[in-house]
Amino acid sequence: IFDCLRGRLDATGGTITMSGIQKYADQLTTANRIIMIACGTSWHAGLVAEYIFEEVTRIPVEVEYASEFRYRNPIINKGDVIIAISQSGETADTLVAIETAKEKGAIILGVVNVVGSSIARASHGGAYTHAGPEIGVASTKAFTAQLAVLTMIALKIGYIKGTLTEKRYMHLLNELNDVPEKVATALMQKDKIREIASKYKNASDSLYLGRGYNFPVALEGALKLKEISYIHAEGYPAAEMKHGPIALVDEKLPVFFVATKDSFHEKVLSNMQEIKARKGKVIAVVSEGDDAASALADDTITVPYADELIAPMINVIPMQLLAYYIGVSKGYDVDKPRNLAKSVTV
Ligand code: F1P
Repeated sequence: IFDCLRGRLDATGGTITMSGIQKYADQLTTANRIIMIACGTSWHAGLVAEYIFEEVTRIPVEVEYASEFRYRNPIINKGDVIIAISQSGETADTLVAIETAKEKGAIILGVVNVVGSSIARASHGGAYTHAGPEIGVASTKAFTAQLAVLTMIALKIGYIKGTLTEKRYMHLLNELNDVPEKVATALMQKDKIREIASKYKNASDSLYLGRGYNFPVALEGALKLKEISYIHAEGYPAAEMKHGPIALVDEKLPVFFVATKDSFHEKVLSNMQEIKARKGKVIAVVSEGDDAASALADDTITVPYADELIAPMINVIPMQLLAYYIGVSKGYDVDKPRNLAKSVTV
């Protein structure tokens, strides 16, 4: 993934050119609306992208489950751009959804991993993520690669439109360049994560919470746990907790927080306190050196600090490792989870 990311940045002297997207730069820059369409993990990448696109391009973004979009009668207007996100490029719901949108006159751009796949072929243009084959059924590195590509698209549009200053654009490009090292550092936490996994592997339920850019990371953490360790997990925006899920909290409930330093941080800390006050177990992914967050948690996993737009690419790593070690410690074949298919083609 990162060789590819590096390649793209280096080859252009630090600026972003994306061949299959470049052709549609005008339509993207002047789009009235962008609609992300995807399923599962790819849908979560779309949700992070919504936050990033709206922040840097000021274009309204909607994120649709392809499995819903294809069966309803969605409003598509001239000037709408659809971004279809898929690892396999073969997910039937996503394929049918984009065919429907194409008939209504939308421009379809694909962010797809598998070269020459059906979704890639059905799109007008797009960018391959080139993450290499996903060995397991559950999507993992595809998520990081999708975010890298979607972030690059958003930065480029923001820069062209002038909604992103040159200074911030350059800063975010440098942050993208730093992602490989930061992911490597996050991976070095694996022994700690394995210990945490063994502590909570017998939980029957769990909650994953995050705010802002990290809310979709909480959703993705919960999805990974469900997919490969068969533990019931709910992902929620931390601010929504008080509107329902807080009723679940007791001394047996592990609550996983994505709590790295960002503009939502103080609020996330108070959400952690709310869980502690109800005797829930708090396990938090925190930025290196954040003693305040660490002090509130029963268990912490540290990751290097990154700009909040970039942090989800790094923060998802401990979420994936946690699900992996819980699944492995329970003796499950994490590469072939029961009832799941690599590409859902019906
Ligand atoms: C979407 C997806 C995956 C999930 C599983 C079933 O696939 O929901 O995220 O892990 O493999 O399919 P894709 O459209 O991204 O290939």
